[in-house]
Amino acid sequence: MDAPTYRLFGSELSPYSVKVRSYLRFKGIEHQWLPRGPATAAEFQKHAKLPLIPLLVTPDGQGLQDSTPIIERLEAAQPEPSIHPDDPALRFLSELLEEYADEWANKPMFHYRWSYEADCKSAAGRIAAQVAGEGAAPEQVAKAAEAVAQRMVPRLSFVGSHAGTRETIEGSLRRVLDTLEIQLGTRKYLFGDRPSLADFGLWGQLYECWTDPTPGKLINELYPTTWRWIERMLDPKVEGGWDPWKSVHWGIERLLEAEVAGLFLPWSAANAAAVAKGDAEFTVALEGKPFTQQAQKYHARSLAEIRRKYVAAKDAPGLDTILSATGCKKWLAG
Ligand SMILES: N[C@@H](CCC(=O)N[C@@H](CS)C(=O)NCC(=O)O)C(=O)O
Repeated sequence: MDAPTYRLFGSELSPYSVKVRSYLRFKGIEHQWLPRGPATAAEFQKHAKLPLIPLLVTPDGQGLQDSTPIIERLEAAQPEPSIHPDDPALRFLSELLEEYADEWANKPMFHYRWSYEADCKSAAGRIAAQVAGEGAAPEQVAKAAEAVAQRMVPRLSFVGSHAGTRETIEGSLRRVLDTLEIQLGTRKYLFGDRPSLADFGLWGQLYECWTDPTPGKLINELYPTTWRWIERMLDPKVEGGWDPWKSVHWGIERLLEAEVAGLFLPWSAANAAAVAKGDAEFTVALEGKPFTQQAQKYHARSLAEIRRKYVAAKDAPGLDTILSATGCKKWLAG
């Protein structure tokens, strides 16, 4: 019998699943990729505590969920090759950008996928084909696709995507792509020539955008450098060292100032306040415009987690200056 390996239950259409898969590939951790569907349903049920992918089953049969803790746990057990910049300040910035990617950059991904007709049709069809399993009749897949769209489109409210927030969400994706196009012009990954935690998180979302017709066309036509990184991150490798702050600062500062301090942290703090008060919905001013969405418990826990990481990292030389200058500090210090 083959030696037991890690088993990763996921989907090509799930940003958090492909993020963990790329991480396992980077670390050289042997694993089986199991698209979630009828063939894998029983084993998934057995190990999953929540109906969420990715689910990583360890060789000794433990079921792990939530991409950030999964990666943290594997990284602690097998630190090399590291996904954390050597400089502790840059390491925290990478962790902060990963949190931003999981919590905020998911909005443009979800927004484009489920609010544009062509994207909805494409994604629902691909998910349905996976859920129906191999050999399913085309009518069965078409019916399943309709059911997927009916389930997913109303979830736009979970990410706050509606006519009033569209400009903010789409502007955010454009700014991220504009920034990456320059940042990745002189290095292979965000913090140098090797991938960081931030690359894995941001890539999961942008890879999904790229597979969808509307943002995919945008990336293919206007962002060739970012597209090469999207391809590279499918199987990322150490191609050199970490860059110093003086070399990476422009792109990282732009993301911190406009995206993390401008959108993600004020939004996350307003969400946490609404959850604490038991409000069902909240409105926060972002870029001078009201952003309204349903309050989400999960995001409130994630804000507490990044604040915990901040407290542990805050004395790293240079970090305070960067977080103050970009406007992140007041949100992190809570
Ligand atoms: N924070 C979690 C998010 C996981 C998540 O939201 N997974 C989605 C797919 S990307 C899911 O399984 N949704 C349930 C469903 O679609 O039925 C992580 O990082 O793993």
